[in-house]
Amino acid sequence: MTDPTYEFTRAITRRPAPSVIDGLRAEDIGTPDLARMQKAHDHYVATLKSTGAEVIELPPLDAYPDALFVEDTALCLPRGAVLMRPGAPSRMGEVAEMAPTLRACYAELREITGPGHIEGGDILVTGREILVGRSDRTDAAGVAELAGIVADWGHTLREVFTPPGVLHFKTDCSLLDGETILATQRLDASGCFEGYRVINTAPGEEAAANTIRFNNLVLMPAGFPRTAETLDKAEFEVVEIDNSECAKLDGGMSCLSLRF
Ligand code: CIR
Repeated sequence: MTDPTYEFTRAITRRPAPSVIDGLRAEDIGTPDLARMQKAHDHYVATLKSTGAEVIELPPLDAYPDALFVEDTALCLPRGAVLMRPGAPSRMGEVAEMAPTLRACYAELREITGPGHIEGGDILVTGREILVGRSDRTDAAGVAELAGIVADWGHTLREVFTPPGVLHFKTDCSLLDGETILATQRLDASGCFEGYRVINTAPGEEAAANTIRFNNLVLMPAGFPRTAETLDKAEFEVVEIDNSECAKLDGGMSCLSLRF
């Protein structure tokens, strides 16, 4: 039996465009280097493929500097996909660019029509429910519209809150298996993961929280040795990926793919 929370046969990624240097960021910590970002992206895609999955690699979109962060455009579930409605105005057009690919993959494609907003980075699908963090990008109306859509597919949705100053809910957490979550202490302290097995990132390594469990592997950003060691001791097979350039745009492992 497969576990749909981390066993996947396909992923969708999009190559970064030269315009990525204009991507959104909360704080300017330097201009991303496209060549280094592309090299890390190639490693990321190769790692997904190494698990036996098919990766649909979409071409760069120069009109949308943040378009490589495909996760924010859609939610992929076993019974269908849902197109999101990003809270960042400059990212709205990315959804229409993703729609044809998802339409080709899914019999059922639904969409958030608004007026609310919701981005995929705020959604964590666990083995028992869908957690959605309200944030600067995801509002109550967006969460409510998604709740209605997924209820029809048999999912329970629970609204939670992204800590202030944190871009997305999954900036601070990720799923390691259906019942195990990697989370920063600040998010875990909110109590939103009660009843789950939680592994905390090491103090000072909060940026390690955004990983992805993809089949047998956990892809995590390189440079967080204590968190990597904790995951290794918990018997997860970790692959470290250079995230230095995406981090300049508040992006991480989950943002770079849709997985289904
Ligand atoms: C943004 O601010 O929208 C992008 N620069 C980063 C998006 C990261 N996406 C994600 O965490 N799912």
